[in-house]
Amino acid sequence: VETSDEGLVDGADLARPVDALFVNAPLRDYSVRGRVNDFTLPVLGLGYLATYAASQGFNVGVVDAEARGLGVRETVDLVNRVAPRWVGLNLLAPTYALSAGIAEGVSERARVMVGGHHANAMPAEILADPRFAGISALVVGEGETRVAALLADAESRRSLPRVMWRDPVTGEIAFGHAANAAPHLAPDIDALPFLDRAYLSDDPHVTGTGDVEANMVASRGCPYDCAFCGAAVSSNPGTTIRARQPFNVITEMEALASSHGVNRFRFVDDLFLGSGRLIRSYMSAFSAADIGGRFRWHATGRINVLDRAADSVLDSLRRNGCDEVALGIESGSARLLKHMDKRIDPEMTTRTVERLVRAGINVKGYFILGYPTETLAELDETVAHVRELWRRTENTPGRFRASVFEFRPYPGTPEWTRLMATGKFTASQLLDYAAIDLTDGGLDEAMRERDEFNFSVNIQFGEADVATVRERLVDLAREQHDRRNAA
Ligand code: B12
Ligand code: SF4
Repeated sequence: VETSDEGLVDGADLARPVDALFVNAPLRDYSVRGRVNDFTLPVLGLGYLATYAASQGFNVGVVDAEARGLGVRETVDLVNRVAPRWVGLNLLAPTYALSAGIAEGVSERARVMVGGHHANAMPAEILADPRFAGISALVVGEGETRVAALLADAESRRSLPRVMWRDPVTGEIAFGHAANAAPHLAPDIDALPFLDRAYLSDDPHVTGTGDVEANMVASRGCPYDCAFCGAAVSSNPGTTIRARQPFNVITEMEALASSHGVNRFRFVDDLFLGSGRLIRSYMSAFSAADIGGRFRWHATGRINVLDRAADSVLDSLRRNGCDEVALGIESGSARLLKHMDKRIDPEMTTRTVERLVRAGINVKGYFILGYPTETLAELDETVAHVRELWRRTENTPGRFRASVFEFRPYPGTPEWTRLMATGKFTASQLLDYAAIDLTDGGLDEAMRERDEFNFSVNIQFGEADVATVRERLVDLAREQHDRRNAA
């Protein structure tokens, strides 16, 4: 261990033997092209695993190679210097190859476990990948209790549900078996320890406006089934959808305020404001605790849910401190929205965005360009939809901003199944995500803040070719950037 390693490993005591390092792969190999932005969200999932393992007595740490701008080689060298007993990797589809490179480089003395969305979606393929040949456990779903059990005894995998590995003798995939799986697959989220922020590289953090902001997760799972989404209910059959009790969430908010001076929270749940019932229950608890008098927060929401909510409900969000809602708007084409199973249409979106901004709540809208089956006319409808929303919210108390993405297929999602069923693509083509530089080597200020999202499988999925889709994306991103600067 080198002295400088202390600054790259979060939460572990490097003076003692380390039981596990949980590694978040970088989005690109930064030894090839350096990082040009400093925006990242904390790796909450790995933080939860580390927090729970520590509560069971283990000395664990997190290496967030994305946040630290580390390349694959640097990450491997760091991990091997620390020489933990176990290395845990969270697998996401676009960073899979980088995680595999890290797994390959890790010393054979360390056992390797993997988990995360990509592990859930393609377990058999991962266990067949020679780069993951020696792994001790692939954990499907929420990992807290099973990770701690593995750290205590690697052989416990035989009695853990939805844990998989390759039998070294037969080469067959082996599974753990448990009589009572529920406590492992859906741990009681009100009983889990609060996420120990020592495991996160930059959370809480000071925002551009001088607030101290912390990221939170108040629920797990999403009941909707949007065709492109890794969180879609049909992509996560083993997940039990549940929300933490409002009191439990409020206690964590207050604890962060007193320990770190946090005054602003970001709920990164798949869907925080997920139903009218949930919104009412959270807002009445927030009112009773005077959350709005003390804090500001922003969260994910859903257009159809907010469309059904009365104006008084939107007002209660604002009064209770909500200053921005992130909404999946996706497209300006009603046909395409139906094809995505979004349960919304462009008129509903316009109505909801206008009501929110009039109530003083900002809206961040996410859009997808280049969706499978999208026609050129539909692509233009989406561009026009964005411009229309900008226009309608120019002089309102709340603001609207657009965040636009190129479509990328994720395994396990309904759209992935549909694409594979066309017979036109192979899984490896659809997984061949390549980083694309829209920042002009970091020089283009307007494109810099979203550089981490600029990667593509370079396949034309709709009527517009990839270059046209990207042109529209850059136009909208520039315009959004200029609008924000003008504001
Ligand atoms: C916050 C968030 C981020 C943050 C932090 C990401 C991170 N690495 O944790 C940021 C903004 C950085 C991010 C980036 C990206 N994200 Co993201 N993100 C989320 C979001 C909204 C919440 C994640 C979260 O904290 N959940 C709460 C915790 C408790 O759950 P969790 O993270 O799943 O972790 C649990 C289990 O999965 C498991 N587990 C996780 N890791 C491991 C590792 C081991 C060893 C084990 C045993 C278990 C295990 O145990 C954890 C605790 O229960 C999810 C949506 C979702 N459904 O999770 C998308 C999501 C995970 N992201 C996704 C994607 C695609 C990305 C990006 C590739 C986006 C992009 N650039 O285009 C990058 C990848 C960055 C990277 N290298 O990690 C997809 C994944 C789809 C897929 N099949 O791969 C999701 C599902 C979004 C979606 N709806 O499609 N993301
Ligand atoms: S896009 Fe949002 S609402 Fe749809 S499945 Fe994903 S998390 Fe749920």
